[in-house]
Amino acid sequence: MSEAADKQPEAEAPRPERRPRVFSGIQPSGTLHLGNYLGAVRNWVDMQETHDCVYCAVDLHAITVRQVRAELRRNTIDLVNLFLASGVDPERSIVFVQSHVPAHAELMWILNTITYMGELRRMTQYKDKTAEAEGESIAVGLFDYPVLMAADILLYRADAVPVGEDQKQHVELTRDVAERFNNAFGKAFVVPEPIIRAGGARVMSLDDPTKKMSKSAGSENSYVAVMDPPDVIRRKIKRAVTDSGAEVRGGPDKPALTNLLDIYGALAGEPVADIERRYEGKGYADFKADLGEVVVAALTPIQARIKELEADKAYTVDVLKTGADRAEAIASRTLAKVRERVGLVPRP
Ligand code: ATP
Ligand code: LTN
Repeated sequence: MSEAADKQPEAEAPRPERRPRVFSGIQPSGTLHLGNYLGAVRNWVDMQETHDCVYCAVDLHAITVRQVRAELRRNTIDLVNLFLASGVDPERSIVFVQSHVPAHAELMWILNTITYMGELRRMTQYKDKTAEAEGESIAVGLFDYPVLMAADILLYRADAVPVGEDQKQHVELTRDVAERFNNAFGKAFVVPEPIIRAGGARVMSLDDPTKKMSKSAGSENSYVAVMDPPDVIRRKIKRAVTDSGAEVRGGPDKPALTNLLDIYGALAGEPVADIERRYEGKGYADFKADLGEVVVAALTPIQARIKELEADKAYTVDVLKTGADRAEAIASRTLAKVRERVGLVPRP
């Protein structure tokens, strides 16, 4: 861990009364699910109270896996609408699309020169995503993905990065690369901390509680999509696998119930122990019926707001224009500093 005094790059433009800054991103690579909402977006909304926030639809990350052009465009706008509908406030926070700010790709190149192959090879996500691929046909971008993520975070001199548990390793790599750069070239970066909130940090699949809920793996029934209609949500929760036994109780030997209780607690803002107590003597069916309603109640207002945003496309475009301008203003300052540190001749 770095000292607090360490965190201010000396030549950074002064931000005297600034609140700590956060950066986070989500890939526009398909259906958003309850895991993304609970593990990420919901925390983003809350952090606006205490932090200056920069939130990004990371489309350059999404193309590390082949995308269909029209779908990528649509998913990118849908994702931004989800941010806004969930309560990310573009007056307070910077909301933008990664590829609109070329500094991300440029800083990535510079960071590539100080990141080691061995570090990237150890990344769990890389290992998972390439487990079935032939060695000769794995895209370089998939390997290099964490370096682009480091560039995202470091460009904004973010103090904190709210993510789900699965991204912790990437934030740790970002810290290592930032420290390495600062030591080798002189301070240019703030070393960021991951922020992983307890409830909902790892929502598991509804049909296999040993796997994380994921949009890219598993069947339709393994996840609740943020846009699922109420009857679909109720049905998916009802069908979710449960553990042997009949009591509504979590625990290490009850992964399915632990997951459902965690979802309930995170959405209702209630400690799991209280929920367990309320369901003493009741069965899974009662609990699941109620959980279905809790999920419906949480997602319905978000869905309604998304419909409104879809009816006024110009608004989202406007948010993204302002967001890109504000993001670029910060990013270009960091990048200028980095170029200077490395010894690149300034453009006359
Ligand atoms: P996939 O769902 O396809 O595995 P991913 O993990 O690549 O997607 P992103 O859209 O890039 O998902 O993730 C956005 C955010 O959602 C990240 O902060 C990630 O940690 C979080 N997240 C993703 N899945 C879950 C989950 N099951 N539980 C909690 N948080 C999650
Ligand atoms: N790799 C992340 C998405 C991501 C991100 C970031 C998260 C890209 N850049 C910067 C936090 C900060 C994922 O969730 N798959």
